[in-house]
Amino acid sequence: MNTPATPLVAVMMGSKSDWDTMRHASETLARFDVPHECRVLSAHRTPHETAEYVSGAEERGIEVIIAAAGGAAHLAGVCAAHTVLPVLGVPMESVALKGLDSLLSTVQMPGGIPVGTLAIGKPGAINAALLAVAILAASRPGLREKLRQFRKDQAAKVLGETLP
Ligand code: RP5
Repeated sequence: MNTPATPLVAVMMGSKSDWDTMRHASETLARFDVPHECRVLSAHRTPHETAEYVSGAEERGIEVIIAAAGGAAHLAGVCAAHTVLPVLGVPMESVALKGLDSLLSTVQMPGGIPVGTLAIGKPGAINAALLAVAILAASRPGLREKLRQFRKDQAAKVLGETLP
């Protein structure tokens, strides 16, 4: 039986309703064979469990945390308060304000506790994963090579586009 690899990235989201967007982060990490785990944990609905999970992340081998939330989106900031691991925030597109509320809640951290904030919604989910890969690749040459190849493939695809 294969033992599952120790997760290097934690993908957290405030609600299961965020999964349709955040699955793109998980799929991107999987494309680079980065072991990761995905959890629904909320800054306001499960505050104690969130703090406990993040506080223990470093000891469990996690190197990057991705935290997605919508509305009054304080999940990434709360996570960052409980760890010195890099925290990447992904603002979810909300119904009421199309994610502007989530973006401002995530990005406007007062100085001292950083959250690296990505774009609203799916592009942010993909880029959070790619940035996590880049962070991990700083000490993993094989992963850095995969990232270079990804960029090359992406460029080739754009250059090969034809229009009707
Ligand atoms: C946030 O509230 C979640 O991250 C989600 O984006 C938003 C709405 O959550 P649900 O009411 O759909 O569970 O905490």
